[in-house]
Amino acid sequence: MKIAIVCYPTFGGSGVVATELGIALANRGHEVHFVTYRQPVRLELLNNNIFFHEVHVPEYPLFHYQPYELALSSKLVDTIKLYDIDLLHVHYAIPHAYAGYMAKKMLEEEGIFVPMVTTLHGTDITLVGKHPFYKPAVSFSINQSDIVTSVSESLKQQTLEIFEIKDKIEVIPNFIDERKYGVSFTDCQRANMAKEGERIVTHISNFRKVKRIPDVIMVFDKILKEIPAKLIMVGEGPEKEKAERICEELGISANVIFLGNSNEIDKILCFSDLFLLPSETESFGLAALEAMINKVPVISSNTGGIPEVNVDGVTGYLSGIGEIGEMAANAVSILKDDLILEKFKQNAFKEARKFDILKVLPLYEEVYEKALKERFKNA
Ligand code: GMT
Repeated sequence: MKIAIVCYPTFGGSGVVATELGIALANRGHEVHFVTYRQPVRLELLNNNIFFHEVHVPEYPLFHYQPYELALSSKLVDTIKLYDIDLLHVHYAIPHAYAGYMAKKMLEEEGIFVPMVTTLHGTDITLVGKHPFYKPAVSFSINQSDIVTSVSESLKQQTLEIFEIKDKIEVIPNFIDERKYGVSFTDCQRANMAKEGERIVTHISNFRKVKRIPDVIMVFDKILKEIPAKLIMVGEGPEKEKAERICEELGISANVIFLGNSNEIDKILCFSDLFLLPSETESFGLAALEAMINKVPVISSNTGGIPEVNVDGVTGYLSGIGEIGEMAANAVSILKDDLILEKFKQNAFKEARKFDILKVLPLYEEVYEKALKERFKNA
């Protein structure tokens, strides 16, 4: 099958999922065309079945906002015609499903019918999409998609509560590729990060408000009062400066390492003992799953799709949003004892394997087959 994938190319869950999915599809023999404004961060182009088409938005001084959706839909039309694409898979309703719908309509004028699968990732629904300024367009583009998938049961339910959705939403969870984690990294540099006897706690995100970065620091501060430890903060974003300030105020800066964005999160996770994800909302929590496949237990909030990934008392613990004291106490209960920590590590790994790409990829392929059969439905 020839598939065009539209996604955000930046660091962040949806871009990672779209890219890894595209790579896996290419490895299965499909021809995959990424259409976006920059090469996705995890995309390696050393594969005969992978193509990348950059969307250029020419700057024009008259425009306060440059029309990205217009450029994207035009690029999609050109790419779909030039490469004879069978199917369009857009990740994110905003603005990708909207631009995809426009491309579909333009192609239909020329007698070309390409089905569109839209995958909802969370922010496009729970944070931005439901805003009254966007809601009609988001609702329209979801309903005009041939098939809609969501990355968790929780996101599906939220979408159905917020929008009036005509058709069924298929839940296809996010995934990891367990074969990438079978070997231990030879350059696992734990010693560079922490002293002998210190536990390593990690947080990875884009440091947006929704991640509750101050909670990460405050939970760690409480852990530190009980157990010698280091906190590794991976990522960049609007809350980073505040996080550094809180560390200074609490006098724990020497124990907190800010690493910035990284393409090597598996190397960082391979020497981590615990992952903190106290988010306000999280449609899935891919970062938690990536921690778990690296044998890192998770202390998280009990919100959105996180409980579908992190099993309370088994792979880590779930607490109410902002329950800093409980999160810290749970963290200490895992970290204080080598045997308990090892049990949680093994549980996390075992649970994460349920989300292996070999189980998830056929679900997408089924959806594609179905969309191809139904391609004239919305024409
Ligand atoms: O919140 C992020 O870190 C980025 C965001 C995105 O839009 O890429 O992630 C969303 O999609 C991920 C992949 O499906 C999910 O794992 C995240 O939970 C989800 N973020 C939110 O719902 C806030």
